[in-house]
Amino acid sequence: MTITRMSTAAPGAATTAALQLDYLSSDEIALQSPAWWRNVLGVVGFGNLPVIDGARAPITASMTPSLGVSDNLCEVWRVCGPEVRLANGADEQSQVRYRFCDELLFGSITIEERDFKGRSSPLGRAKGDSGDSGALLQATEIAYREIFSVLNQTEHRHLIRVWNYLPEINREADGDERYRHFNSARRTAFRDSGRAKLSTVPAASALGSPAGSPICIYFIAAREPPQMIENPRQTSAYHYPPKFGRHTPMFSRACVLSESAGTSLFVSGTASIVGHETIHPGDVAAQTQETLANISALLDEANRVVRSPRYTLDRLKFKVYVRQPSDLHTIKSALAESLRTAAPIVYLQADVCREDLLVEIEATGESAEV
Ligand code: 3EB
Repeated sequence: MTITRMSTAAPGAATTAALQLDYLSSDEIALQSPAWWRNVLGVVGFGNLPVIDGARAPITASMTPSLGVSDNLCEVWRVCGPEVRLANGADEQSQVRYRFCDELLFGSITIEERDFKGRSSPLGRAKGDSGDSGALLQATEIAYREIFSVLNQTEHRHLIRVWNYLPEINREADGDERYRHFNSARRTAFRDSGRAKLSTVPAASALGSPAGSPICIYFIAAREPPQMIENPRQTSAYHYPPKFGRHTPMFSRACVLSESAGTSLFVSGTASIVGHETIHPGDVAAQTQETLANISALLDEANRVVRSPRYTLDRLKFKVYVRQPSDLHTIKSALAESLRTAAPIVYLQADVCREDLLVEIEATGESAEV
């Protein structure tokens, strides 16, 4: 018996937007044609804001320096498809820069904490504690308020993926770690915009940039809700016990975006955490392996939720955040044991949001045709 295999593409799939992620140097970006730019949603530099003449999309930077050979590497988000038309955001009141098509929106906001007076209390300040939590709280709340305001206007209401970079994430301010203050402000902003429901939190990363950097938040949002994925090996971050902070972090372990014919899996920043505890403190090789075990568990869970084996380690692109540059070699060797040699991996120096975590890995992936 012969079975003729029909196309597995869904009807109308040709008109579906296909989200694409590339890591390109700013020199490679400069060589691209105007036709290529038409489909660019946004560009993110790492160590510095990239200088790109004639850019027609929002350009931002995480301010987390690249540890690779190319120090002008950028993350480029494009959306392709015959019917896809992109437009830039035009809200003069908003500090959010954004560009969108029918299904998807890319946006970024950069805020300087020093622009906020701060409301920090002079009480209970330890040595080395500069007590600037008020400015951080205000800046974070305003950033998220502006993001939600844009999403309500354009009706790309669902945050799929958020990248948060804040300077000195582990430093104490007013008696608590800055990351924890950030969590409080992010939670307030979600609640105030009516987004407190835990069934709809985005995949995310939250990393520390050097002192003096602006707060940088960039994101992808969609018109249709994503499927949230949690990791069976880990407590959901939004259910962490209070010892990790009064307000739990608002993010899911991964999101699947069924609207995209291209990139559709967004794995949050993932670290060596099992249950809710850090494991292998001080052992960066073991932390790297545990992190990969967590990502593998998430892939299995995503495949279970979408009811087909669509996602594999081989189809992922990675960003690896390294706390201490001297650990780079050990981390690379540990990854080489599990990942294919040609896997796209960007290494960045960043502080991870628990002092005992030495490495954090995020990933993005396309679905295999199954
Ligand atoms: C963790 O698993 C590590 O606060 O948005 C990873 C990804 C982490 C996102 C966030 C924090 C965040 O808890 C930290």
